[in-house]
Parts: sequence; structure tokens; C-alpha cells
Amino acid sequence: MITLNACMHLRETVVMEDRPVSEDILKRLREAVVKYDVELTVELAKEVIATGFDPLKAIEQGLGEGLRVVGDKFEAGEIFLPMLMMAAQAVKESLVILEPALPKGTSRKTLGKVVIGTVEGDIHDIGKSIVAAMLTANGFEVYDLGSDTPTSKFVDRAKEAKADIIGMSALLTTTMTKMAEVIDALKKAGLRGNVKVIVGGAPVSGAWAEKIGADAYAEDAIASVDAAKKLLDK
Ligand code: B1M
Repeated sequence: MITLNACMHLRETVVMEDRPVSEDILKRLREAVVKYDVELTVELAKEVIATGFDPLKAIEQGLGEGLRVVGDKFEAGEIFLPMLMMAAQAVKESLVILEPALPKGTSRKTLGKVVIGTVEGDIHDIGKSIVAAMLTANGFEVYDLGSDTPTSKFVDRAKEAKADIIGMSALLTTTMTKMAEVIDALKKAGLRGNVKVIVGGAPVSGAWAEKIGADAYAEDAIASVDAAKKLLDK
């Protein structure tokens, strides 16, 4: 005999199974990051891979959205730096699992060389790393300089690698100005004619890109691939 409880349980299971996996996994990813639960976030990243869910969507709409909520809570004084750091750690460990599964472009030969980094004084590197991974996955040869990158390192690496594009990321309003410094240094080194510049990061905008004389602003990882292709006529 099926009891009322058992019936209700059965109904719940069916509803769970009917719920689109997409919405469910994205919501759970966001919540895990907001709770700065490293272990759970990593488990969910593995679930994304196991279920064949779109890894880019999981990164942008799951992990990224979760981090944005964490940032707002931090700004509002609801959580403190150690919690912000744990949320970031949860995302970084999950990216190790998700990035290799990012959709690859069809092109086999290199579309161009990109030197990318987060500008000096800024240690935020999660968004920049996603952009670097997407560019690599889409056929660009990427030299990732990491975060807190001195201006001279952008210039030296661009020269050595004969870069086609320099990509700069900044997450702080106080470090955005370093982008202009890099562009000036490229001019002084006589490289600006050969190297295109793409800028991005939460406080950066199209207006800022124009003001400092960058060639493009990209809002996210997909837009950075589109911008890079457009700048190199690919
Ligand atoms: Co900090 N942090 N943080 N932080 N942090 C922000 C940026 C902040 C907005 C939080 C807040 O107060 N609401 C605020 C900046 C305020 C401001 O300047 N307006 C802030 C602050 C104040 C700080 C500290 C100063 C805190 C302190 O110490 N008191 C400190 C800075 C230290 C320093 O850099 N010198 C600090 C430290 C940290 C952690 C170390 C804890 C950690 C970073 C860990 C790491 O990156 N390894 C951290 C985090 C995680 C954040 C938030 C919560 C999330 C950033 C992130 O990773 N987002 C952030 C709040 C927020 O952004 N709302 C915040 C997810 C990522 C996928 O998105 O980076 O935007 P994003 O990248 C996107 C796009 O922007 C774009 O594509 C990416 C993918 O879609 N994009 C590009 C990025 N780069 C691009 C380059 C391109 C093209 C597109 O072309 C080259």
C-alpha cells in the first residue's frame, strides 16, 4: 500500500526530475558560491561535466553570478574579506575542472598571439583567466602574465612574443588607470602600430576604452573572442 507520505515523496521526485537541469544546476552553483562552500562548489562543477551541461554557462551564469552576489554582500558589509576569499577559492578550484571542457573553435591554426594580464596593483584574476581560456579554446595563442602585472612586463612580453593583441583586465577603479599607462608605454616602445589593445573588467566600459585609446572593450569572455577576431579580421 502506498501511504500519503510515500505519494508525496514520489511526486517531489517527479517534479525534481521534470525541472530543467539547467536552471537547477545554475541555481545550486550560485548558492554554493554565495555560501562560500568550496567543497560543494567543486562537486557541482564535477556534476556539470558529468551531465554534459554547458561549462561556459556554468562559469558565467553560475559561478560568476554567485561571485557578483558575494561582492555586493561584501560591499554592504554583510560579509568580510575571508569569506570573499573563500568564495573566490571555490570558483578558482571549480574553474580547474570546467575550463578544459570549454567549447573549442573549429580553427586549428593560430588566429593570432594575445598577451593578457591583470594590470599592476590588481590581484583579481578570475575573469581574466576565463577570458584567456576562451581565447585559447577559440584558436588564439595566449601568453597569460597573471595578475598584478607591471606595465613594463606587458611591453616586454608583447615585443618578445610579437603579439598581435594585448588584453588588459582591471577590477578596481583605482587600477583602471594602469591601462592608459600601458598604452602610453606601448607607444613609447614603438609597438602601438602593430599591437591592438582590448580592455575589460567590471569597472571598465566602452567609454573608458575610447578615452584611453584602446581598440576595443569586451564585456565578457565571449565578447573578447569576438573583439579579437574582428580586430585581426578573422
Ligand atoms: Co575584490 N573587489 N577586492 N576580491 N572582488 C571587487 C572587484 C569589488 C567590486 C567588491 C565590492 O566591494 N563590491 C571591489 C572593488 C571596488 C572598486 O574598485 N570599485 C573589490 C575590492 C575593494 C577588493 C579589495 C581592495 C578588498 C580589500 O582588500 N579590502 C581587494 C583588492 C586587492 C588588490 O587587487 N590589490 C580585493 C580582493 C579580492 C579577493 C582576493 C578576495 C578576490 C579575488 C580573487 C582572485 O581574483 N584571485 C576578490 C573578488 C572575488 C571580488 C569580486 C567579489 C568578484 C570578482 C570576480 O572574480 N568576478 C568583486 C565584486 C564584483 O566584481 N562584483 C570584487 C567574477 C568574474 C568572472 O567576473 O572579473 O568581472 P569579472 O570578469 C568578467 C568580465 O568583467 C570580463 O569577462 C569576465 C568573464 O565574464 N573581463 C574581461 C574581465 N577581464 C577582462 C578582460 C578582457 C575582456 C573582458 O579583455 C582583455
